[in-house]
Amino acid sequence: MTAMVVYNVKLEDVMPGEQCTFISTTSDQYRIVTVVDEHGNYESDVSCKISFRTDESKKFFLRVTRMDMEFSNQCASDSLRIYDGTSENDASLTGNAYGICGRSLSLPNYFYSTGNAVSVQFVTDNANNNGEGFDILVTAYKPVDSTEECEDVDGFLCLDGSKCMSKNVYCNGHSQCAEGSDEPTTCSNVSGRASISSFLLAFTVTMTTILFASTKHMSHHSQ
Ligand SMILES: [Ca+2]
Ligand SMILES: [Ca+2]
Repeated sequence: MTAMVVYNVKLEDVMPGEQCTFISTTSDQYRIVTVVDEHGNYESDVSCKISFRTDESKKFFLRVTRMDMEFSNQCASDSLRIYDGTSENDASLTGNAYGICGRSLSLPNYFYSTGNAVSVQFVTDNANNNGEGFDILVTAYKPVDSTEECEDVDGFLCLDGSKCMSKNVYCNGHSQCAEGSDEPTTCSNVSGRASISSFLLAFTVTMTTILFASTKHMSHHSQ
């Protein structure tokens, strides 16, 4: 019997409380969504930081799936910051100290921690706070060197061959692998396992048809 990957993601810290974010979790994955007021806009004068930690052998993948906040020069008004650790003194993962802002998803919209902790901070001022804010997925993964290493922990290996995730990320509607290999077009609204089966069936039928056709073609020519 193979053991399921236990990613053991923990909320290290939520400061100050959950005033500006809503955190939901499914197995091995957190999703952070901005809390909005009755008009659907994010709150004024907030500064909250949420930190996550997982086992020492693992790291974090973060994907920003929504950006809807005021744009300002160097994000001086409202900002979303992602730190490579639990402290504001840790390196920024967004490529600059002031974070990201605005209403479009700049590319790349995904980030990797270098260690087993990561923080997301949301800062707003008291003007022009019209927008839904952000939506971020925080997923733990195990860096691996081989397919076998991921199979040993019964994980799902991203196409790049180095990131082993829980099988729960496969066909869950959110792209955790950078190249999207956990969400192939064969994912429908049925469960992941059903999609894998139907994909294999479709693949087998297609290959059989191609082989049969080419065999006929070859035999026709050899006559
Ligand atoms: Ca603002
Ligand atoms: Ca996924």
